[in-house]
Parts: sequence; structure tokens; C-alpha cells
Amino acid sequence: MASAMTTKISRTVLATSDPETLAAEILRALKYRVGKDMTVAKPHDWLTAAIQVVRDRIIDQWIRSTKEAYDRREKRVYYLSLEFLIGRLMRDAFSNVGVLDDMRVALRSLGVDIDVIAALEPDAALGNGGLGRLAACFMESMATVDVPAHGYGIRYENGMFRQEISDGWQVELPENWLDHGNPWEFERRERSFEVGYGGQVESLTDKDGILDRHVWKPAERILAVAYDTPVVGWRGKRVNTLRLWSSLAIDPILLAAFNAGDHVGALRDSNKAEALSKVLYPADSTSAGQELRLRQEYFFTTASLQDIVQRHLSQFGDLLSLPDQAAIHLNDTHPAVAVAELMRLFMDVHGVDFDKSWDAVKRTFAYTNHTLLPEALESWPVSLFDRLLPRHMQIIYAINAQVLLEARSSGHFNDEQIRRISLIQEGTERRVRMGNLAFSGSHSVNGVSALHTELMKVTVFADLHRLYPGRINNKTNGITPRRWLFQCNAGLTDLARETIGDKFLDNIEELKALDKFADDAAFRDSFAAVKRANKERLANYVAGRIGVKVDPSALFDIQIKRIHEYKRQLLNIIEAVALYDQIRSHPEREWLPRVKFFGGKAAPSYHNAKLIIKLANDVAKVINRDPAVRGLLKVVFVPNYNVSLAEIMMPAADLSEQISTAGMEASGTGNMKFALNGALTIGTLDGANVEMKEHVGDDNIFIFGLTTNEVAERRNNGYDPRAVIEGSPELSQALSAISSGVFSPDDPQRYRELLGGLYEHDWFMVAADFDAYAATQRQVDKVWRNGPDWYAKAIRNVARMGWFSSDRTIRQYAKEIWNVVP
Ligand code: 26Q
Repeated sequence: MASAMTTKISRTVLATSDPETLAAEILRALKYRVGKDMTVAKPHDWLTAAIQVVRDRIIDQWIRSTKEAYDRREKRVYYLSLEFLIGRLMRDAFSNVGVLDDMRVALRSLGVDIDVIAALEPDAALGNGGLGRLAACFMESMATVDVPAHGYGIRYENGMFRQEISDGWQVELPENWLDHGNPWEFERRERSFEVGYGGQVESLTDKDGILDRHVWKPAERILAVAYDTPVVGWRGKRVNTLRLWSSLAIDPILLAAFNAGDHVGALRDSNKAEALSKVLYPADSTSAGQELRLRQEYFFTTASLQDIVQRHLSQFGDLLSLPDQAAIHLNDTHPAVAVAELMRLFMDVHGVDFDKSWDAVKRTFAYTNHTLLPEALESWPVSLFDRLLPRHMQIIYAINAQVLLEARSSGHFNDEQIRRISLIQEGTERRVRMGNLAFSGSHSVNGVSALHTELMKVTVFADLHRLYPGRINNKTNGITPRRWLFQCNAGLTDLARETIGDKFLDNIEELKALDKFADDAAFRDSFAAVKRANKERLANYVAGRIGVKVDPSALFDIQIKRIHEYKRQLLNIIEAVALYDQIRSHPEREWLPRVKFFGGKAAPSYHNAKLIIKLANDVAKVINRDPAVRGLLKVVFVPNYNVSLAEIMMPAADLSEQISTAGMEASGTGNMKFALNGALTIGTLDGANVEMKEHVGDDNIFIFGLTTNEVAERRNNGYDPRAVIEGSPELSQALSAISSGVFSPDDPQRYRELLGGLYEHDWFMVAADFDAYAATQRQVDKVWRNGPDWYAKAIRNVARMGWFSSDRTIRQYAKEIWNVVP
């Protein structure tokens, strides 16, 4: 469907990409690269061959982009992230290069359906959720707006686990996305660096006995080997590099041990070394404090910094010009050890003094914070840090001395405040605060939405903000419209092109030309037809995947994101139970058919999150089977939510659930994807919802609930959830249905503790917000009943979401943080 759009582009970038040429090349690739001919080729072989053909074209641009950046001595951006949730790459690459339609035709001429082979490509799930997906959107946008950039991360062999639902419970299965090889990556054995752990620090003195240098002698050494994936921007203009590190033992078989007959022992070290890049930690909010995690953080950080320094020295010869040629970005604190590591490289390896090093380091780094949740702020026991990275521990003490000196000499801080500024948290177990390390070692510290940034200034970083005013700034998140509109919603893209022309393809803010069509009945009908087709696609998927039939004419109400108490899936489920009760008690009322979809993974060790998944499934089972609801309400938990599933669900939503407790969701980016695809949002004044409301207008979004200040106020002034529950008949009724075992007859006590928490403290204000939420849902019903009004609002959402493009976000980073000119 993505029509002529792509064909036209192909002419500009690629000389020979007509379907006949492509078909011939696919056959050549099948024969000479896959080693098969047409008669025996399996769908997977066709996928590999098709990718190879397009990949060759991308490589030409890749080499050109890289060389150009070198020749022009351009400043480069290095984005360090422990997660890159890139998903499938084929459609993205084909579409951006402009050969999607010609490839479709070429493959069809060979008897192959591109959609069938596309579905075989595994999702590169090298991330947990929002932070990882943001890194992926940023990579695509940097290539699109022409910022020379490298992403650096880990090539996890097992990415995010695959979720299955068994008897309503989440079961985690390993996801080996590399099983069939990865045609997008290039192994660069020659680009490998040593990574050390443990050992001692030796102090060297000069001939006069004066301390001259520190030399770290690690006890363990392993190798980091680079794997490069090209990242192609819109219209194939620029191709950047995503470099992921894989761990390797330096001496894969300890020959001495092997020869001495200890065959198993000889392999032990290599297994240990290679374990490092085996798995992604599947937790997105609590730092488990595992040693392997800290090893992973240091592993990819040092490899990346050694690579960056080597590239810089070979081109410019002198290390002190690094800040002028390189902007290194820390995606949360996960790579924050980089601050100490770059200091070490400057001082210990290149002999630069502390002051000069510290100045250069601060001018090089910038840091993004993605959370205010105290349990998610990384800190490591000093004992562990010192054992693994003894030299870095010394350097952190030296940095701390400098920071505390600045704080004390300013005269503005009392002892309590000084303690909070310290990089070391004192207590029974002393810990290194990675947030304070990242903050003090960066010239820029940004939040990811306006609200989140303001909260950073008055909560976690209040004291550091006072010590270094001006360092905190906001960069509201964005999403790439290529994946999140053009690729996932070809129907809406085509409709927009027919209506307002092609300008929005290159500047998504041009979508605002659609605004006036909100009042055009014919356009609304076409818009509704596109939505309908997308809903049918989802309905088919759900029927095939879990055997639940849903009616595409019902309101599709969707909450898809990681499962977390602060995101309040529980609020949504309880409302479903209340609605169920209402429908049964008042069958005579005119109820509107609604399907509530849920999707998301729980961290394997997060007990309550897993229980919430079970509850959603329990509630679904009872409601979906009850003839009394007559299909007016259905609840569906879609298993294994990931990027590819999001691409089906976002375009199919009528209503987007963004209902976190105010003040707790840093930004959210799913909220943006839904609205861009024409869903209306029901949400709290949290994260980027606040700015979405400003852009789409109060009449085109459903806002409810306590504000951030009201939440704080309630928590401080003796909030009594029990009284609130008792004062709400609907809520009491729903809670007693759940706790009496209506949905868990096999184990009536199952939800006792979970619901007990609501009565006792209700930290996330589920009870406090319940009535407002339910009332707003009835408001949603009312608008839904009036079709033209609903679609007019939906169209205005699409038209007004252009600002939330990650192209805008990246331009702001480039200008205001990185000092690079795209
Ligand atoms: C830390 C230490 C040890 C193990 C795991 C972690 C860890 C891993 C992932 C901590 C946090 C994360 C991920 C956080 C995340 O995804 N945050 C989201 O970032 C989005 C992009 O800015 C925001 O839109 C979301 O609001 C925010 O929740």
C-alpha cells in the first residue's frame, strides 16, 4: 500500500532499482550469498537474499557518510546506551531507502510475498521499554536530520525475554534473535579492545620520588569485539553506525590447562568472559545491584571510549581537542562510569593532569535522566565498585573531593545538603551514586518532558541544581514518524498524501494541514475507514494468536507498556470490573461495545506486576465468557508485547490509556505514537501528556485525576484510602468482587495482598483517582456515541502531533547540547 512514495525516492538515491533489476539481484544473492537456488529456497532464505540486495545499496551511502564526516572534520555524536530497542529493520531500511514498493513487486515476480518474509525477521529486542525505544528513534532521526553519529551498546545474544501467558501467568522464555544469523550486522574483529576488572593500582614516581602516575593492573581481562549495523535515515541520505560490543575471552582455551588435561577448567574462563554479553537485564525500574550488571556497564563503556579516543587521536592527534570534536551522550546513568573512565584515559594513559582532564571531560559529556523513582536511581556498593574497578573508585573520590570543595566554598550549603551532593552515599553500606557522578561530569543534564525536568530541579537534583545552575535543561521526547506512521500505518499515510500532498513526508509538522479536514464529513469517513481496516488487522491478529474474537466496530481501548504499579494498569482493570458490574445491573441502558486491550511485560522479579497480569487474564476469562455482557465488554491481554506488536496495535486504537500517577512517568512515548495514529488519549497530567494537551487542545483529550502537586499534598497530609474506597460505591463493589474471588474461584485469596495495599497506603493513588477516571470514561462513551465528533477530534490529534517527532527532539539536542550543526 505504501504506494508511489517510495518509488520516487529510489530514483534520487539509487540508479538501478527497478523491480526487474532487483529481482535479478535477489536471485544472484540467493545463489552466491545464501547458496541456494529458487527451487529449494525457504522463506527465510528469501528474506536473507532480499535484505542483502538492499544492504549493498546502503553500504555505498554508509561509506560515503563516514568518509564525509572525516574529510570535513565534523563533530560527531556518540550515543551511549545499554539499550537499543530497534525492532525489525527490513521494512524500515527498505522504506527509508525508497525501494519498498519495488522490492514488493520484484519479490512477487519471484513468487514471494514480502509481508510473509517480513514477518520472519526477528525483533531486535535489545531493550526493555521506553528508554531503549527512544534510543532507536534517536538513531533513525540522527541519520535523517544529518547528524554524524554512532550509537554504542551491547550485542546481547538474548534480548528481552519472550512472554508467554500460561493459565494467566507470565512465563519468561529466552529470545535468541540471532538463531538464524543477522544479515544487518558486520563483525569487526579488528576493532576489539581489552576490558579489565579487579586487580591493583600501582603508583609510579618520577626520578625525584614524586608521585607521577597511577597504573591499573587488572586481574581479569576480556575482549570487546565490535559489530556494526548501518542505520539509514529517511530518503537514504545519511547512514550512521550502531556499534554493539560482544564479549570474547582473550585466550579462548587456556592452552596450558587444556594440555594438562583439565579440559573443562580450560573453558571456564572463556564461558565467564562470554557470559557478559549474553543477556539483557529485564528490569526497567529497579536496580537489582547485580555484579554482572556493573560489569556490563563498564564493559561497553570502556570499549566505546577507547574506540572514540583512538578515532579522535588518529584524526586529530591531540586529546585535549576531544570536546570540540566529540559529544558523548549518556542515556541515563547506565554508562555513567564513563565519567571516571575518560578521566582515567586522560590521566593514566595520556598523562594529562586532573584539572585539565576534568575540564575536558565535563565539556564532552551530557546526561539524560529518565526517572525520578528512588528505587530506579542507580547506586553501587563502594565495596563492589572498589573490587571490580579500583582505579575508578580512586578517581571518583578525587572527583568527589573537587565537587564538595566547590559546594563548601560557595557557602550556600549546609551539612545535610553537602551530604546529598556527595557522590558517595554514607550509611551502613557506603554506595556510589551514579546520578551524582553523571551530573557532575556533564555540562548538560536533561529531563525528557517539561514536567519531568521541573521536578528534577526540586527533587533528586535540587542541591546539584543549585550548585550548578543552568546545567539542567529539558528535551521533550519524540518518536520517529517513519516507523510510527509511514511504516505502521500505510493507510493513514496514503490518505494524508491524497488530501494534503507529500510535504509532510519530509517535515511532519506539515500534517497540520489536515486540521481543517476535521470538519469535512467525507474526509472523516475516509479516516474512519482507515481506522476500521487497522482494527480489523488487530482483530485478526488476536483471533489467530489467542483465539479471542473481537468486534472491530467496538471502541478499541488500549493500554500497552511495561507493567508497573505507577503506570496503574490496576486502575484500568478495576474500572473494567466496575463497568462489568454496571452492565450486568443495568442491562436496559444503552451500552457501547468496548474492548479493553492490555499488553506488556513484567520484570521477572516484580511480584505485584506479575499479579496484575494474572488479574487482567482472570478478569478477561470471566467477562468474555459471560453471556450477560453480550459482547458489550471484552478484555484482552495480548501476550509478548514488543515493537512489532506495537506497530499493529498503535494504528488500531481508538482510545489510548496514559493514566500514570501524576509526577511519576518521566515522559512516555507510547502516548505520542497513539495520538499520531489517531487515537484519543485518556490520561493524567503526567509526563509529556501535559505538553500533548497543549498541542492538541483541551477539547481533544480526556484529562482526569490528581495533579502532581495534589498527589504530593495528599501523601503529606495523611491520605486515607480506606475512607475514599468506602465513599465510592462503584469502587467498593469492584474491589469486593475481586477480593471475594469472583475472578479467581480457584484461589479466592489470590489478590488479597495486592488489594490490601490499596486500603493501607495506596501509594499510587488508585483509589483517589478512581471516581474521576470512571466518570471520564463515561464522558468518552458520550463522545464515542457521536461518531463525527469523535473522528473530528481524532483527526485534530493526528494533525497536531508533528511537534512530537524525534527529528525535532534531535535538532534541539544538536543545537542546545551537542553543539553540532546538522
Ligand atoms: C538499572 C539498573 C539495573 C538494571 C536495570 C536498570 C534499568 C534499566 C532500564 C533502569 C531503568 C530502565 C528503563 C527506564 C525507562 O525505560 N524509562 C522510560 O524512559 C522513557 C524515555 O525517556 C520515558 O518516556 C518513560 O517515561 C520512562 O519510564
